[in-house]
Amino acid sequence: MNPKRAQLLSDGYVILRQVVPPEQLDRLRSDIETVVARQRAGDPEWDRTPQPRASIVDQVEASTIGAFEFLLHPNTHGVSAEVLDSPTEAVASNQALVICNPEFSPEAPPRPGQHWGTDPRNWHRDVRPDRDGPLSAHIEDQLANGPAYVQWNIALYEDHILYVVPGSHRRLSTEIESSHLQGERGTTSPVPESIPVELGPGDGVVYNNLMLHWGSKYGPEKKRRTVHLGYRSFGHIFPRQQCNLPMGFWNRFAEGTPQRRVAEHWFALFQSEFATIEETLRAALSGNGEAFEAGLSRLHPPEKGRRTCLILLAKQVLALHGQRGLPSGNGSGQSVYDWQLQELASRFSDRELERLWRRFQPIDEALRSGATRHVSGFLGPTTDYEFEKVPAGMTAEGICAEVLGQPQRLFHSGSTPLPA
Ligand SMILES: O=C(O)CCC(=O)C(=O)O
Ligand SMILES: [Fe+2]
Repeated sequence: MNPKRAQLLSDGYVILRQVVPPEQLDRLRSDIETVVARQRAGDPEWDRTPQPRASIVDQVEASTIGAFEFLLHPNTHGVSAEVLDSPTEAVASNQALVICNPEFSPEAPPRPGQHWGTDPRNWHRDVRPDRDGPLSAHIEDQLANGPAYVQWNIALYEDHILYVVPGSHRRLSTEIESSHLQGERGTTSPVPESIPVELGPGDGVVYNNLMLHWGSKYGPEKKRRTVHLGYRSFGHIFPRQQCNLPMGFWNRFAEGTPQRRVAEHWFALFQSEFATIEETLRAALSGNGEAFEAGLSRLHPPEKGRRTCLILLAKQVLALHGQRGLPSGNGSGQSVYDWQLQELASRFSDRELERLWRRFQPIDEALRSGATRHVSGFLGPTTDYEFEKVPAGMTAEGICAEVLGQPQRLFHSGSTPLPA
């Protein structure tokens, strides 16, 4: 196996030196500085935000386009494809930000599980049980098939802020970790066995964001300009990450350029997956088991771990149901995903969305524990959705039968352990 992929699978992260080729560092710093200045100028909250972030695609212009072109580089896009074990043509970027230092000393972050979510200056995995389903579903899927998403931090100036717990993407939190996280200031102090990721200028870390990690220090002492990217592979498994880039991102590149073709192709990958989601949901509505299976096997080709894809489909249906009666957006100021969701919802009638939701509702209910709480180590708000465990008896077959209108009453209370 490719040694970088092997390391990503076992440790959850790979540190790579000079992801920014040294001769390009000055230019990228200067393009990114302009991106940051424009974001700051347009955002009255910037100077009060404890974790200021700038959107590369929103803020680049012709003269700073290099900051966007960097997403297409062999060291970012190419290495992402390599570690995801995918052809580059099947890998698209889905987010592009710059994480900056605040110019003041912020107060300690609010405790995890606020009504608006969890501040990433607390230890966490990038998992929100209300939107993503339980952690063990994702672990199980990725242990069988590997991840279909990687995230990057690429430091333009020295950066030791990100801490990680190596290997924690392959398992639930241990007793020791959980009791540390529940302790006084446990979510804002180093977890046992955690290490800082030490990046020099131009170095990057590519990681699986299921892993426990922490943005340890946000303050004015040290300049931070760390490029934060995400890449998805298609045709592998169905991950929880959608496209957070703004609609029209491809238009940033001039027509007829190779960069424009790549960016348009990225959009096409996300669109074609959404078309498959529509076909799969229509098959559920009409109770067509064969077509439902066919859609499912395109969204999540391996049979093992398909239950996770079904759980995520239930989340999509919940989100679509929430769009009933809303007009579809024109894309302006929207992320690709928000636009896609509205667009897809508008292609179903309200009655169809209601019926779809009724098909998926038993799955949604089974994913709720009955107790509203927040478990440290997760993003998102306090919720009654299960954080870690998939309910016992929830199988892919049971979900399919339920969704196709032939319920088997397979869901019981309790939970299934992870496979050994
Ligand atoms: O500051 C960092 O490097 C980590 C940020 C993070 O974990 C997040 O935004 O989810
Ligand atoms: Fe995070």
